[in-house]
Amino acid sequence: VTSNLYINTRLATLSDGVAADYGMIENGAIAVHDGHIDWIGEVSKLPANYTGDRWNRIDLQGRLTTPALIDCHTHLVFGGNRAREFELRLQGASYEEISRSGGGIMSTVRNTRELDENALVEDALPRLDAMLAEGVCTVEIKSGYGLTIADELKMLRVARKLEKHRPVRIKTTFLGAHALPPEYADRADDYLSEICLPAMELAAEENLIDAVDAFCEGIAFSLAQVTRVFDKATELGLPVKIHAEQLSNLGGASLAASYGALSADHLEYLDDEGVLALKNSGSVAVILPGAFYTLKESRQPPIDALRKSGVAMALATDCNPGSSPMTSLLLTMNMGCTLFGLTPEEALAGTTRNAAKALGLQNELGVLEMGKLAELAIWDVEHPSELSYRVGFNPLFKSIRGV
Ligand code: DI6
Ligand code: FE
Repeated sequence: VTSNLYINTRLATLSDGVAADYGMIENGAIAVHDGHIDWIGEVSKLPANYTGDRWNRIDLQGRLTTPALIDCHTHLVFGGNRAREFELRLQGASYEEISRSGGGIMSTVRNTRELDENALVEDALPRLDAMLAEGVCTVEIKSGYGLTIADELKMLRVARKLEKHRPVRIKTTFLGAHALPPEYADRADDYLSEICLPAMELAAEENLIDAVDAFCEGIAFSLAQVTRVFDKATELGLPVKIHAEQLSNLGGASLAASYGALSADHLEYLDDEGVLALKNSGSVAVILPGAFYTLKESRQPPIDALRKSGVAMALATDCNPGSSPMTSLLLTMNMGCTLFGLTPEEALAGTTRNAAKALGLQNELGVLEMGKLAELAIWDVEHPSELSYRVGFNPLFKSIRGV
C-alpha cells in the first residue's frame, strides 16, 4: 500500500466544512493512504505522524487540486455518428422533424444494433479517453440505443467493460425508455411490456444497472408510461432519474421527484412547481448546456429559481451522437456559465460535489474531505475560476486515483 503526502498545493475542496469560496485551502496538504484521503488541511497544521519515512512526499509546486471531475449524464456507448443530421439541421430541419422522419435516435439505434460488444468498446474508448484527459474519474453511461432486450443488455455490458480498459469508475443507467423503435410504432405500452420492463429485470439480475432513467417527452414517453418504468425500478430496488422538460413541460421532474429520484436532467421548461418538487425530494437538477447549444434552443433552464430554492445543480456533457456530440466537461462548465449564468463556483460544484450526488456517490466522492476516496485532479491554474473561463483549453497536470 502506497502512502503519499501531497504538499505545496492550493485546494479547492468544495467542502461545506470549509467556509471560503470553493472551500479553498491555501498552502494545503493531502495525505492519501489505501485509496482514501487520510488527512487534508493547511500544511502548517499537518500532524507530526505524517512527516515520517512512511509518507512519500510529493511537491505539487503550487498547483490547484480539486476533486476529480464526474460526468453524471452521458450516452457514451453507441455506434456511428450523426454528422449528416448536423448538416440537415444547419439547413433548417429541426431535431424533432428529423426524429419523426426516422432519423435521430433511431439512426443511432440501427448503428448500435449492428455492432458487437468489442466493436462498441472500441468505438467508446476514444470518447472516454477525451474525458479522462480532462481529469474525469467517474462517468455515468446510459443504455437506450439498443431497444431490444439483447441490445440493451449488450450496451450495459459494454459500459461495465470500459472499467476494465481504463482507470475509471462507470455508473450504468438503464434507459430502455429512450425512444420507441419502429417495430412498436404506436404501441408504446406494448414496447414497455414486451421489451423495456423485461430487459430491466434481466439486466438487474446480471447486476448491470445502477439506476433507471426514462425520456419523458412528446417525441418519447408519456407520464403514465414513465410511471410504469419507475414502478418496475422501485420493485427491483433501483433508484431513478429522468430526462424531463427538455423540449416541453410534461411534469416529468415532479413525477421523478415523487419517486425520490437521484436527479432530473435537462429542465429547460421546468416550472415553479417542478422546482419545488425537486427541492422537496432532494433530487439534483442536472443541467446539460451541450444539448441546448447543439440544438440552438432558446429557452434556458430556470437557474435562478433552482439556486434560490437551494436545489443542487450538476453539469454534464450529455455526450451522445445527436443532441450533444461533446466529450469536454470543461467546455460544459464554460457553457454552463456563459449560456446559463452559472457562477464558475457552481460550475465546479456541478462537476464534482453535485455530480456525485446525482449518482448517489456523495458519501464517497465529489469533495476533498477526510475519509473520502482519493480521486483528485491537479491543474496548472492559479484559481479555480480558470477551469470555467477558458474555451477549449485543457490545463490538467495530472489525475490521481487512489494513490
Ligand atoms: N435527450 C437527449 O438529449 C438525448 N437523449 C435524450 O433523451 C439525445 C439522444 C440522441 O439524439 O441520440
Ligand atoms: Fe441525455
